[in-house]
Parts: sequence; C-alpha cells; structure tokens
Amino acid sequence: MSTPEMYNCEDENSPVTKLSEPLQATDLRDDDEARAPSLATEDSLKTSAPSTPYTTPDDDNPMRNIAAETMVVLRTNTGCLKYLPLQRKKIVARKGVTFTMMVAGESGLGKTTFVNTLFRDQITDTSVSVSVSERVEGSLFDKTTKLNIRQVEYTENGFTGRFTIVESSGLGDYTNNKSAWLPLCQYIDSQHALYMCEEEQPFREELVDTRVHVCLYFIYPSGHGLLPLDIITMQELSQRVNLIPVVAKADSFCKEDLLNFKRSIRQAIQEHEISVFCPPANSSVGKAMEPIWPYAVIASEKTVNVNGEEARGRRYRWGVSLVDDPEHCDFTSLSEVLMGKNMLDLIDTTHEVHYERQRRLLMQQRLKASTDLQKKEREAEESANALTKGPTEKKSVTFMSPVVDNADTMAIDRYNSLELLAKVMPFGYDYLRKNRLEHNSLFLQRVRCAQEEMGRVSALQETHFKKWNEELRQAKEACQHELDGLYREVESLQHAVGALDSRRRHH
Ligand SMILES: Nc1nc2c(ncn2[C@@H]2O[C@H](COP(=O)(O)OP(=O)(O)O)[C@@H](O)[C@H]2O)c(=O)[nH]1
Ligand SMILES: [Mg+2]
Repeated sequence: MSTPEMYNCEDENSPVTKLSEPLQATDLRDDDEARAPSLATEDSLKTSAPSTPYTTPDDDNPMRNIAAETMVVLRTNTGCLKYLPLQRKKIVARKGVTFTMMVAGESGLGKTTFVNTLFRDQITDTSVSVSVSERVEGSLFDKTTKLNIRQVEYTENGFTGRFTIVESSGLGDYTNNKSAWLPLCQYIDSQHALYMCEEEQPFREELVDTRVHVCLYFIYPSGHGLLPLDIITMQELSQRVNLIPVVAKADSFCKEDLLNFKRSIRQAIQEHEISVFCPPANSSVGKAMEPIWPYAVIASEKTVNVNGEEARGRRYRWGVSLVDDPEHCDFTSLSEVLMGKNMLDLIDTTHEVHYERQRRLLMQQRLKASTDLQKKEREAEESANALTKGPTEKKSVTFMSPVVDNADTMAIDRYNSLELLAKVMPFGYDYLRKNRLEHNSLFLQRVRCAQEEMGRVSALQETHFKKWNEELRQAKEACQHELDGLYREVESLQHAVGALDSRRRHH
C-alpha cells in the first residue's frame, strides 16, 4: 500500500519545514547551481552584460532584457531571501488561518463521523448549525440536499485555525435527484460573490473569508465505480472548488479489492474530465508510484484496545481496522493534506484559481450591465430629442455616478459595510445579487425547470382543449340529431292533423 511520505510536498530538508532556523546562504547556492548551472555570476555580468547566458538581447522588446537582468542580480544575491519562510510563518501566526471544508456525499457514508474523527470530537454542541437550503426560495428545492454548518477554533503553538465545516445531508436521498448537486454549488458561488463584495467595500478590517477551500466528496464503497449522480456532482464541484474524492468506509474492502476500486474510480474521473486536487508531489520521490487518491478512509469516534494500547478504530469479529494505521487506510495522509502540509496550497488555489474564475464572470456581468445601461440611456435621450427638437448633435453619455449625498457622507458610521457598498457603488451589492443571476447555477436550473414545466403545462392544456372541443362537437351533433327527430315528429303530427281535418270536412 502507498505510504503517506510519497505525497509530502515538503521533505524533511526543505527550507519551509525548518522555519525556526533561517536558511543558510550555502543551501540556496547549492540548489541554484544544481538547477541552473548556466546562470551568470556577478563577475561575468560586469564583462558580458547585457548579453548574459540567461537571455539574448532583444532589440524589439527592451523590457525583456531589463527583466532578465533584474532576475540575474536577485539570483546572485541569495542572502536576502533567507528570511522569507520565517516571514511567512510570522504572517500566518499573526493572522491565523480561516479554512472552510465542505463534506459532500450520500447519507450514511460516515461524513459526520469522519469530521468528528478529524477534529477529535472538538466540535461541541455550541457550534453553529444552519440549514442553508432554508434560504433557497421557492418550492422547487424544498425536498433536496441541505447543508449544515459547524465551526471550531483551534489554537496550537501560537497559531489559530478557524475551521468551518459545511456538511451535506440528503444528497441523493430523493426519487428525483436531478438537481441534488445544486445547493452545494449555489453555496460555493454565493460565498465567492459575497467575498468579492466584501473586498470592495470601504472597511475591510472585518472581512471574513467564508469561501469553501476544499470539498471532500464521499464515494459509496460499492466496488462498482461511480454513480451518474457522483459524476455530475463532481463535475460541477470541480469547476468551483478544490475537489478531493474519498472512498468511504474503506473497511468494507480487502486490500486487493480496495486497490482495484480506487483504480476504477481514477479511470472514471479521468474519462469524465473531472479535475481533482492533487497535492504537489515530493521532489525526492522520483519513481512512478501508484497515486494514493481517491483517499480511502475509515472513521471512528471510539477507541479499541490493541495489544494493551488504545487506538482509534473499529472492532469486528475478524479483527480491528485502525483509523491512524496507513496499512489500513489513508486517513493520516488525508488529514496531513487538509490540516497540515497542504492547507495553504488549498487556500492559495481557492484564491488564485476558483475565486478568480468566479470574479471574472461577475466582472463580465457588470461590464455587460453598464454597456446595456449606456445603450438604454442613449436610446431614451435620442427618442426624447426626436420628439421635441428633432435630430440634434450626439452628446456623450455620462456613466451612472455613485449616489452619496452629504447627509450620507456625514452618517457613514450608520451603515454596515455591505449597505455602504451598495450606496457608494453604481453597481452595488443589491444590483450584483440581482444581476449575477445570469451566471447563477441555481437560477439557470430554475429557468430550465420552469421552461420544462411550462412546456408540460401547455401540452396538457392543449390536450384538454382538444378533448373539450371534441366533446362540444359530439354534444352539438347529438343536439342536432335530437332536433331533427323532433322536427320529423312535428312533421308527422302535422300530416296526421291534416288527414283528420280532411276526414272531418267529408263527413
Ligand atoms: N464500517 C464503517 N462504518 C462507519 C465508518 N464511518 C462511519 N460509519 C458508520 O456509518 C454510520 C453513518 O455514519 P454518519 O457519520 O452519520 O454518516 P453521514 O450520514 O454520512 O454523516 C454510523 O453508524 C457510523 O458509525 C467507517 O469508516 N466504517
Ligand atoms: Mg451526517
């Protein structure tokens, strides 16, 4: 079985792990020489600049040469970078870490048990528990996945970690699971949008990062690959968040079956082009080894006695499965990725990749909104001019300006940050909330559902209408038939009356 070491992104000798000992200049020099033996030294620069071996002169692009020279000078000045890891450590110690983990998957796969095992039962009853889906308006999503949020704060060696755990419940529990993944994506998107608005408002001291940094997707240990709901949910999630697939209840498999199941999951993930978060590989591990993901976990809040020692695990008639034993499952490796060696990677990737993608979409939305607004203003102005004075010279259209009157400026403290943002920005929070619908997965799904529903209702009405029409035609026919009968009866009676009349006249 794979060992956790193969995924260490920081090996024992790496500069980042030796935070308390500033790096020695020689460490970096050795490293540089090994990686870039052709780099210019300071002496060579004096004689051969600007044509260094690092770059060739580029007359068309002088900026390129300047950049290359700067890079060479910095590289030869190794001493100034040695405190970087220490600075990073100090910054993290000062600010602490805010980390949000989403745990998704079908009910009963051990998600709650896993979270409690990971945090060693530190999440107490005082933690916040909210059902996010209550906030989703409309009846369409009443019976669907709900999200429960719990929080915990840790302090260790002067570092503070504030963790939020968002756990799904009810995913795939209903007969119609078509939109089961939506509340998860809706939550992730809304936290990105909220962060963007918070970033733009004037007072950012209280900015809290509620963006989801990682999503663990629990897979049912069936031994038969992924379900369609797993595929669509993971596809959607992976476009928004760092996704880590997890095989639940690894104690359901023997070693060989688990390896085969993991292989089939990896193949399905590759086939469906789902991107998963893979920790950067340890540079010291060059050999091609079988990947560890999807992480197979065993979770247990209880301990079992093994050779007189208590260990977290589950006891069976045939023996025990231990949570922290790498031979039994990947719990230790996964907790190292989440809570240890890759936590900052996950936070950085969230900010640099997933948030950036969402931010760009929202920006495009704003740009489109402002262009539409300018167009409307111009059209209104032109039609007003045409009505009054006839065609006039085209005036340049002024962009809608922020509305902050004097009284508002004086009473700036009265507003909370988001209200203030809505006031000072032409396209504030309210505007954004309304207009980002165009990219909102929930909204798009609702539009799709509404269109389907409308098609269904109109088809039904048409059938009803045809049926009523036919019934009406038949009733009309029956009426006509009855009328004809009555008419014939009247005719025969008239004949009879005529005959009686002539007989009376003869007598
Ligand atoms: N065999 C086995 N059972 C587990 C494991 N983790 C949790 N369970 C059990 O599975 C059941 C459902 O667990 P729970 O955490 O409530 O699942 P959730 O609905 O996904 O939150 C409980 O009876 C747990 O004791 C595991 O790793 N192996
Ligand atoms: Mg649960």
